[in-house]
Amino acid sequence: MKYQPIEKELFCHNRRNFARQLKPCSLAIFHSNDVMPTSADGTMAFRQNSDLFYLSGIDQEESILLLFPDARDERMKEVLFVRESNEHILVWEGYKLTKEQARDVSGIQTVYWAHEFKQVLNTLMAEAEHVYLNTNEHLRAVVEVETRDARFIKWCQETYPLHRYERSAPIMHHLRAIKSDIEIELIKKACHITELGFRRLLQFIKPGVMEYEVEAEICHEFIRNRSRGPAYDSIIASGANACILHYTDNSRKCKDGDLLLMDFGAEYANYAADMTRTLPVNGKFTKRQREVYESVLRVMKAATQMLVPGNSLDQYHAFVGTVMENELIGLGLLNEGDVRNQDPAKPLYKKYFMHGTSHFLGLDVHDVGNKYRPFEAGMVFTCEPGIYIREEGIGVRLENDILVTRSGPVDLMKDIPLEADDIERLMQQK
Ligand SMILES: [Mn+2]
Repeated sequence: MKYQPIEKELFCHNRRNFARQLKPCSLAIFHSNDVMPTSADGTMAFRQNSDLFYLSGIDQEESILLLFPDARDERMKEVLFVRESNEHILVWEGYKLTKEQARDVSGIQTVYWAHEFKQVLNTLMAEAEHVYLNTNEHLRAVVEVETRDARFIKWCQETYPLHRYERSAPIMHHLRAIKSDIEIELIKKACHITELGFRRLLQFIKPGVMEYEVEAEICHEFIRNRSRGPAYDSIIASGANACILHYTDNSRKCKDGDLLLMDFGAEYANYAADMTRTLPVNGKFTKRQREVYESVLRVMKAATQMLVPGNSLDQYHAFVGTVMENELIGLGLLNEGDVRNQDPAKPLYKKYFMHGTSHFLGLDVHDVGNKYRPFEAGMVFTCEPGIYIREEGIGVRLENDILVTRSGPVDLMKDIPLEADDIERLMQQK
């Protein structure tokens, strides 16, 4: 791994919290993600399953975690299974975790090789009443391939049809929504690496530069700072491309007079940062570009102040909508009378601001969390309003990552230049 070792107390703490949510005499099982094939003998880069990582810190394929808090044998309350290495794997793929290292990373004392899993499970199933299995219940998940967890669910229910099955996902969503101090440090680290990437760009961006050259600069800076790379595909969108919300082609030349919308964030230790900045390619905003920029910035600042304990996403989005309406009226894009008479189910601002303002952030970029749960200290949200005017070829989005605390919102990206004046000054510095 490129990242520095994480204190195992994080994973011990997470397992204790998870165990507390289980019914008596329950066994819970979590699997790694698969190594996904591409074509021929190719594979995609491995990305650990976030829940397995959250509970164990194990960042290796073919790992299994078994939690059985009421096990009669003390040693079987927490059991980890990792892939057994051999001389051939050592030569071709490199080092895999030894049992000792797996103990060290996870804080779990009982470690078996993965091939011993079914035998150990069979012994424990005789003692268990409930079995908690894991599925991806993210509201926007589209999963067409059968995951390791999904294959296991089928096998397990067929092999042990009389146990009572339960879902781990709601518990995981509940726990993962609140970040502990160690997690916040990891997210801050991801934000800091993102800042380094951004600062590298301030003097790099100029008329004639290709969007993919900007993307390459970001990757370079991320990886040299122990990030695996971007936490999601970077959006480097110049000119009218900025109005395509998920533009990741990044193939156009940035032209004099264009705005360049860049939505990118570093991954660090599997945690994500998520940032957006919009810069004038030539280092100076036009009057209109600056008007739109300042509007988005005001919405962002007002929205950030709403990220406090007790508010809910619904309330928050309704509030941001009202602020945005006023800005769009000010920009001459909406008419006050039309807004007054609009259908509340189809607010007019959606023509220029068609996405949500915030999502949970953590191990996943669009992290898990219950959208009806009022905000609590420890939640981390993005704050990312935008205004997209296709007819003018202008798209502006600004995005920072915000930690909810009892003493108000804490901007984890407060050190990353954001004010229009600062952006211009830094871009013009020689
Ligand atoms: Mn975002």
